[in-house]
Amino acid sequence: MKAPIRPIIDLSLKADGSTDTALFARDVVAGLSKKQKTLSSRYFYDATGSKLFQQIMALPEYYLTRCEFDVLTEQKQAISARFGSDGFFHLIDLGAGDALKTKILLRELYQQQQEFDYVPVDISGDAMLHLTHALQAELPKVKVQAVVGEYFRALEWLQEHKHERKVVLFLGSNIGNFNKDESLAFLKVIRSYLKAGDKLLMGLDLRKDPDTILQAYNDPTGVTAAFNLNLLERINRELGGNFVLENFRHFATYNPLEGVMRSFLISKVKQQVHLAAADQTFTFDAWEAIHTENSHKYTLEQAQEMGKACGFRTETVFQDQQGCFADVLFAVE
Ligand code: AVI
Repeated sequence: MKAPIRPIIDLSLKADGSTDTALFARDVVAGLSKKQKTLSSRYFYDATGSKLFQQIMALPEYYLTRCEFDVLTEQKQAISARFGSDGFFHLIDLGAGDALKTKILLRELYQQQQEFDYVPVDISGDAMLHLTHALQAELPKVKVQAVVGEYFRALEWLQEHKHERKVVLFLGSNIGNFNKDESLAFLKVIRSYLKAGDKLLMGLDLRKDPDTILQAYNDPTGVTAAFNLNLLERINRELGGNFVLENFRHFATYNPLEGVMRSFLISKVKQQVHLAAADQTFTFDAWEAIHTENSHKYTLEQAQEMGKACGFRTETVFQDQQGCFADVLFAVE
């Protein structure tokens, strides 16, 4: 008798026994010890940060989500037809979250009677539990097996357990938060887990009027500022930091030559901050910056070159009518 499919696979426990908190503390100490201080944007997404990001995605200024929603809504038939052109496939959704955008494709794939199963991957166990329940209610006929864990561990697990053709989704301009080397390395790892016939659909924010980009990361309601500042709050909560949030401000600026939006937390006064978890004190000068995030904006040419450099062929570029956002379908040959 076949073993029943487990609806959620949890890979979040570290093989070497190290805890996420120890790694967090190490990264924070390393970042704040640099001449130009940094904190990694990967630590934005604790429970509070994830909620704030949901609010960002609903902001009128944060055009990215709306534009990608338009791409998927306007092009869902063509995208879904491309996915299923070679029979059964595993639809692997990296960083699925609440899968609000992916659901547009899931409904369409179901309507087109495509043969597939859906494998959302996310670091948040809560998000995967909610999504699994939501899909059981909304699309009960779609087979779902969620994986909780880091992308690469999940891809390794998928390599061993999912043997049919793979279509990977990496939506939402998440690639834009990596620097150039990191994004190439990331795409090469994804490519190494794929074989001929497999595909990757990747979301990218396109270059546009710098004012539009600036507003998206400087909303007047201060949600993006709260999202950025939550990083300090998280350090206070989890690492025993004593950051005084009022002493820092959010600052985000766009460089149109590089196509990079950079976000910072700026110390408004000369101050010292203690980190109990590492028993270390860090000194900040007045107006000293901590770099917290890069959000890259691409030309279509750059997007295709990036794929090519990692062993992908551009199959189709799907865009919204305003040319604001692209979902590029890459093929493996
Ligand atoms: C998740 N990532 C694609 C977002 C972005 O646009 O870079 C995170 C974000 N940061 C500020 N606002 C949104």
